[in-house]
Amino acid sequence: MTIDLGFAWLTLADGTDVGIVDVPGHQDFIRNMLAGIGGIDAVILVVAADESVMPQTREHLAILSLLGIDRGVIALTKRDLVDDDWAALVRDEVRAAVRGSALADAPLVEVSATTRAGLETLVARIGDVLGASPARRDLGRPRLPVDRAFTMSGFGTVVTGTLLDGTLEVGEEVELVPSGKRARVRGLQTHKRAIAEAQPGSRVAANLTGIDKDELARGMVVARPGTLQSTSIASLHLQMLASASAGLGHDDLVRVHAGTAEAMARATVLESAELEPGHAGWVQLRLADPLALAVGDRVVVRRPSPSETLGGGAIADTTGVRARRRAETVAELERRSAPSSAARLLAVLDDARTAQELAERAGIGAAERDAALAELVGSGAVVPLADAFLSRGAVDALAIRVERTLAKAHRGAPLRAGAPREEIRAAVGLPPKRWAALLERLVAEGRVAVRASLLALPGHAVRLTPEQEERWTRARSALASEPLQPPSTATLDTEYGIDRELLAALAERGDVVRVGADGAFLPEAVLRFGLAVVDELARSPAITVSRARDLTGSSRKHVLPLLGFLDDLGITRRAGDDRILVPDPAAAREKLARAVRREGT
Ligand SMILES: Nc1nc2c(ncn2[C@@H]2O[C@H](COP(=O)(O)OP(=O)(O)OP(=O)(O)O)[C@@H](O)[C@H]2O)c(=O)[nH]1
Ligand SMILES: [Mg+2]
Repeated sequence: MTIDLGFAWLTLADGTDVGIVDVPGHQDFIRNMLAGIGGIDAVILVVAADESVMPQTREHLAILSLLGIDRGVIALTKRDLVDDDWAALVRDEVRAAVRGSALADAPLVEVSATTRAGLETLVARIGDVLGASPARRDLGRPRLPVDRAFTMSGFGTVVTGTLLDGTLEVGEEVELVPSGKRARVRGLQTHKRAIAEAQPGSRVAANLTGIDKDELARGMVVARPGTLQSTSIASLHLQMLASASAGLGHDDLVRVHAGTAEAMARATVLESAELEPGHAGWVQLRLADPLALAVGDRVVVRRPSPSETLGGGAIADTTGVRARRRAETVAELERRSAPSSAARLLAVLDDARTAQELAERAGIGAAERDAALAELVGSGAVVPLADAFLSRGAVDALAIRVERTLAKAHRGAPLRAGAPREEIRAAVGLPPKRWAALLERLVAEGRVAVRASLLALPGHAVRLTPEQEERWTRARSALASEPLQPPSTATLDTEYGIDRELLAALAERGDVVRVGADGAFLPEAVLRFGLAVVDELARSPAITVSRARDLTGSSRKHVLPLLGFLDDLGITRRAGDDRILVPDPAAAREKLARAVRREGT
């Protein structure tokens, strides 16, 4: 008999891996079963052909409907133990039991573990059902409800779970909710294979550092820091099972199951004295221990003794405000969960849509749409991006994707000042106009920095390895020995190991100034040359190339590009063979100093 959760996976004919969570069937272990089925895409309802439908089959079906798990396959096992007549009888019983449930039309496959008959068909049907299920949502807010925590020699602390709402990456910092403890993801595995990034909906084992096994347990949630709060008061529109043996009364003690977590709670029935079996109504739960809940999370409510499932529903409020006046609380909850035009618009704005598309999707008229959009944009719940609109959450998810793509680019090319815009746009997958609007927003918020034609995280700085720093120290003294007659960039490369990429990084850092096609000078040399030219032009109307050479002790070979550099800055201008000053001397000096220090360029 299975007591606790088991984990496995199988590979479909098309090569897709499917994670499997094996849950106990016996009613005594329903708490473990509840911890296992959060976040699943589909269910395999197992009925043994020799025993047929059992009480727990019905309770499991009820729980599936409370959790909104609405697709799956029915497996009639131990087919080898019964004859055809008996099997036909059991099939009828099973079909009767699932009537009216989400599994009413689910494929039913007869199998035998002993003879292996039907197993291939079962796998094929699982493939069909999963193929028809919607893609897992990626809200950019990963949550991993922990179902196991253990230590592995050579690894340290490991937690496992089914990942929800986002991707998780090796190296990122995470927070354990509700304890608030921080840890870092050292490694990730799915189906025993090491991966760099775990996808929503997959089974994940995360190796965590900076945290002890004693600080981890089933029921905790691994999340990105600051993105998930725990609450001690939560409200929901609770659907009572018709099969419940009694109603839910005021202050009744219940056990609340959410994800892999559970907590005892006192219930406040908000609309009447008691919530009858088969009825639904607003209930506030005062939890003995805080739970990491998000609005929309499905929970199951059970009575602890005698143990039975009472009902469940989607969490509508986690603000933790205790209901005082019941009528007012109900009105507030109704208002918040009613499908207003705004709510309907918001519901379809996880993808960017134009106003036209919105009206069609949400099924509302133009005037109503415009009023609702204005309200949503005004409150910040919806963000306009060029010709389209997106929910704030979806924009956040895009922003996080931009930041993570940039972080990856910086890690991959630490010598580069940033990543090309087009590369980041492609990673985000927005059309040019919407991308431009998003970028403008991110720059305004200080989340992304524009560096010439590149984009970077504001904190990104070009970093040289110690060995590269050593090469630069040697090259620097070569440049400094005769600052206005420096070695060529070709010499810097062959003699000192300063290749193009490193030179660009040094220029980015402000250690050298690139002059002309292949000149590199120390900033102070360029400054000295420029100031000498400006000083001369403050005294006389024009300067020749040879005068500039003599004044600065440089050579013609170097003076030409240096003067060109001043021309490009708009400090000097050619007049025949001479140069003349463009701005007044003070402005020219300031311009020069700024350019050499790489400010405002
Ligand atoms: N003859 C026969 N025996 C089977 C078959 N499948 C399972 N059994 C046997 O039935 C018993 C129970 O099987 P389990 O796989 O533990 O059943 P389960 O549904 O996981 O039970 P719980 O975990 O308690 O819910 C074991 O002794 C199995 O060997 C089958 O197809 N044919
Ligand atoms: Mg079992």
